[in-house]
Amino acid sequence: MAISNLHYITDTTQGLEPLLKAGLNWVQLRVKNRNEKEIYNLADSFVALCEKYKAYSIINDYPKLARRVGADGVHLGKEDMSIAEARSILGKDFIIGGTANTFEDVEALYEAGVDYVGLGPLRFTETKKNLSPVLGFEGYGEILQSCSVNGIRVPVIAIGGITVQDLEQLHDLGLHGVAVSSAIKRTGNPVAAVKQFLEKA
Ligand code: TZP
Ligand code: MG
Repeated sequence: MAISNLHYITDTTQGLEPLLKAGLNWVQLRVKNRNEKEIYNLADSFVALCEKYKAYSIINDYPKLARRVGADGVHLGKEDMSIAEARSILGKDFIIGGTANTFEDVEALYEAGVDYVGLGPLRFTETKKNLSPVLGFEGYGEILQSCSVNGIRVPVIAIGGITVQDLEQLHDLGLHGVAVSSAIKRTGNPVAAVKQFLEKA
């Protein structure tokens, strides 16, 4: 398994199929404030759709649900289940990603054995409530430099307010890829946006 350099974050399967047809190969289902049954049903159809297009399916927040619906992996924040516990439930074949805002976060996630780290936010975004402090390009530069000095080798995915114009600079700083919601979903033409991201990611 190779970690994709374009992760699309969505809370719905609506409008997802055309993006998968356009070549999107990694999607994270991130659903907040819904009951268990609703999330289960959504996750189940999400995984089926991703499977149809051979795209990786990642479930945010819910390791047990991810296993039940046969997703490829899970993404966990600091307030979610620990990486160690998720690994013990899911085993080594599941992808586990974790959220980081500082070098110490990245280091802890690396030591806990995540498959990738989502590091952010690059800038302010309304997509996430209780956003951690904005890193800016400078923040990414410093954290990735510390990773390199300390021999921490893990794919790092930038997140938070990212647009296609940011890709070159993020790549030059050593980021493995990006995770994006608004710059794909909240445009007049999400398919065209995905194509642009795929070209440059
Ligand atoms: N974590 C940090 S920022 C963010 C998450 C889930 C939201 C990213 O969405 P957008 O719309 O691309 O800023
Ligand atoms: Mg979470």
